[in-house]
Amino acid sequence: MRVLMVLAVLLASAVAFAQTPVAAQPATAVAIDNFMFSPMTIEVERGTTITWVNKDDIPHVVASTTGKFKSRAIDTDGTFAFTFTEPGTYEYYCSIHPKMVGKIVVK
Ligand SMILES: [Cu+2]
Repeated sequence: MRVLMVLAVLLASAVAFAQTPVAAQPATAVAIDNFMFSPMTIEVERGTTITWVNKDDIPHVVASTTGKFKSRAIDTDGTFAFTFTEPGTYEYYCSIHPKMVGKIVVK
């Protein structure tokens, strides 16, 4: 009887474990804070939408170095989102402050 109960508990925990996501999804938000993109480099799966949020009190722009995407000036607490459907490395910068750079790596 005791063995059966242990088995039942093991089985229940195995089921619970199976329902738990294998790994946490990588962050898909990039903060713009203090003239920096954070995280500066982010690696995501194909099809991921990245959302940039401007935490600075001045506007910033998110602009691909290849012209693939470009936001308008993002005001404080404003956002810009882009969905990456193809694998590759996407470098971007702020066209107002070109020293601000970041990178999206899509697997
Ligand atoms: Cu900027």
